[in-house]
Amino acid sequence: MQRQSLTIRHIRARPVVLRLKRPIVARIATIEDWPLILIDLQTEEGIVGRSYLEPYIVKSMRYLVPALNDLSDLLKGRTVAPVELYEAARKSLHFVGYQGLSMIAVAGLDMAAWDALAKAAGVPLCVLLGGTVGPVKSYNSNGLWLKEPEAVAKEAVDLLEEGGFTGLKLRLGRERVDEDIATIRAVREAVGTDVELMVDFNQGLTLADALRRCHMIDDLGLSWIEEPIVYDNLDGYVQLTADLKTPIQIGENFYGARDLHLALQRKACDLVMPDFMRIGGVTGWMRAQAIAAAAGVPVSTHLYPEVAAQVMRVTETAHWLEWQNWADPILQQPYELKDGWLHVPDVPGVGIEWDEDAVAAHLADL
Ligand code: SMN
Ligand code: MG
Repeated sequence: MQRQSLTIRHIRARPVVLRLKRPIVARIATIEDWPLILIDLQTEEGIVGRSYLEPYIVKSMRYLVPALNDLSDLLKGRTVAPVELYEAARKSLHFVGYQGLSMIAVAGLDMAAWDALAKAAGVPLCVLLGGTVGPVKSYNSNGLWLKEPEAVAKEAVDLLEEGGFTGLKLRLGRERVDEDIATIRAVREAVGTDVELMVDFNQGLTLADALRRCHMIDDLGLSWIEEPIVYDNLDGYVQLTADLKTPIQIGENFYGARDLHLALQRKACDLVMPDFMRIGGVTGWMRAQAIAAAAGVPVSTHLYPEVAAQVMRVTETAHWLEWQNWADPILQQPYELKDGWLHVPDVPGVGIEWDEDAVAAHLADL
């Protein structure tokens, strides 16, 4: 059989802004408008690899879209070999640093390149990576932001029903710790004991506050406590991980697999949950998950449920997929959810195609 290799013609990056159904109200920020950069990696052979980035801040697209345009100029004419493209793109930005916006741009390119490669092979990405099509255990992360306990408990019941879920994540970090505790208790009362509850402080506490507040919720049967303090205070995380019974979860702010390696070496967490735009797309994920697996550490995902489902099918210590559907309005065919499991569709690539009418309606003027 003739092997079809692909050549990059152009990388198109389009900024889109969607209104969130349930605005993000976290300790560190409120977000109502959700930015997405839609990436189309066009090849000479006609196959288009697709991915999106969700960089949180609408204005950041003013810097990220030009970075992707520069990568397009740099990589035009090269073979779609994701690992080689990843290295070339990273090196091209080395002098401005490997982290932050530079990694985010490379991650967007990487995910689109893997999609193109799997499409050319005519198989779902998880199959290209050595796995099979199937379901992935997911929790619903669509809401439960910083609202009144009763409102959060009511929303928890709605969120369970969105897909027969068995896991939910609450956000914590209200002014007073007893308000957080009342919220956990109200949600537990509303959903029963069979549902796993995770909590996320979104980096909102000082170390002193985190030590006090995490101890106060340490006996509430929570599945994990996520990012109680600022993400780069590894010394603080080492202390929290040693002090608390509840597993400490971090990782959405790991930039590249080496950050994960460092956190595990330092014993700065019990669980990890890399984010695709920060860990370095599929290439970064595969490197990171191998390190976590070697250390025996469970791995969950952060955002990007489609690409997350694909790689979780080949992740040795796969734990929970974070499901949220904020990109759905611009997707032709969101993945199917059943009984809390997200199902990888049996189509070539990652399985994301744009709803071009919706894209046109939400294109951002930067
Ligand atoms: C989060 C996700 C998306 C926006 C803000 C905060 C959160 C999570 O940290 O883990 O879901
Ligand atoms: Mg988080």
